[in-house]
Amino acid sequence: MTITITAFERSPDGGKGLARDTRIRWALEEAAEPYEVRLVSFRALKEPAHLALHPFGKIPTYEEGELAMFESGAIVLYIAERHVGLLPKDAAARARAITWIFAALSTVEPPILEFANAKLLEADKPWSQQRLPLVADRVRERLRQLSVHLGDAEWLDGAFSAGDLMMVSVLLRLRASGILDEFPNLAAYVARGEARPAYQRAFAAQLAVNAPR
Ligand code: GTB
Repeated sequence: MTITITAFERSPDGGKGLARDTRIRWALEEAAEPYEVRLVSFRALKEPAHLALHPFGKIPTYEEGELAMFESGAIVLYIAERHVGLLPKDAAARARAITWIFAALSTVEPPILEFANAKLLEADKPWSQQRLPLVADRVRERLRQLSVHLGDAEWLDGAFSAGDLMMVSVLLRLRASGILDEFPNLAAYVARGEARPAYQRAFAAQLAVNAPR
């Protein structure tokens, strides 16, 4: 059955791969699953046809036959559960890998999003310069904790898993800020994720759509 995902017609990041379709592309590439992409404009995101797939009017979505899903975490988990290589076979190791998907999305990503929003959307507010360092320090604290956990390991818990795919995807958003480089083991961890052939293919596919013309 054909898999179709949605992505921005033109991502605001101009091809840096930061929109959340990249993590789905990456999971599908790791799983060696062919997929199609339906590109959606910002206007079309809020129209009935797309809202029927995604009640919040966002990308990415995932369709496969009768199944339609939204939420990048749920989609990556769905893909990972059906293919070898993204989740360990051992039940306890599998549960821990799933824990890292949730940790990436619900513990690490929120302060990163808050920081991104503070920089992008609040820069013109009179209190912005006072707030930004506080928000940046919340990100640093999460990264410090993650850095301690990772230590000099290659991946978060044994072999590469969907937990790493999600954590790397979340951390990538920080690169331009310089904060990631304050934690050399995390910067190296992200670089290892980016070096995976499946990530390279996913990145190239989104770049082909979003590169400045
Ligand atoms: N929790 C949902 C998920 O994980 O799937 C969040 C989905 C989401 O926020 N999607 C964003 C969206 O569709 C795109 S990824 N926004 C359009 C809208 O709300 O109208 C967020 C994103 C967008 C752009 C950049 N960038 O340009 O750097 C980075 C990340």
